[in-house]
Amino acid sequence: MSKTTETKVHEGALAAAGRGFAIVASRFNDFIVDKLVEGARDALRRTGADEARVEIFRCPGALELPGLARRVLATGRFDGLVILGAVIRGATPHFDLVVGEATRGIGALASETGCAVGYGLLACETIEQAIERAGTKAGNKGFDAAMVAVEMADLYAQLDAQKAVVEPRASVKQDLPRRK
Ligand code: INI
Repeated sequence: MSKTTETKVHEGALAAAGRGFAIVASRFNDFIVDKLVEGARDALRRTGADEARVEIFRCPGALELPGLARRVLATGRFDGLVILGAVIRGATPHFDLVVGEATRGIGALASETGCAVGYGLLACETIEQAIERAGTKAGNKGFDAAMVAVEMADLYAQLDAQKAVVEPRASVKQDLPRRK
């Protein structure tokens, strides 16, 4: 009989307790973005985050989100960022530029820093679509983005813990007396 090997699967838990989260949200289209912020706060509460370790940072528009998020992260106080905004084509001739630049900046931040980032920038054709994604027909994308940040923060913490085990081993090896 052949022996089966078990494949390890690594996944983050929806466990926010003991961790700090920053909600970075733009004010443009605030009647939508405020609903996303509410959704994100609800998700953080439900996954056990301590209210005192959740902070909200606001900027004028989506284009300012990546810069602000970088500065917030640099404080070193947060394990995860939830980035929220709303760009609506109907009212935005430079829609593609705003969405593209903001998304590129947020993606670069996540990959370069290895921080847990939940992306919740709505890019909608119409106000109706935005309303649907901000707590009505299509759920709340702020809630979803916060869940992603919580899950990824836990997964990255697990990976950090593995790193901590590997590093001392390497240094112990270095400390061994050399053979003459
Ligand atoms: N910013 C948004 O977040 N959503 C929009 O729909 C939007 N529109 O319509 O232009 C928008 N523009 C502002 C932009 O993000 C900057 O704040 C602005 O250009 C100043 O840098």
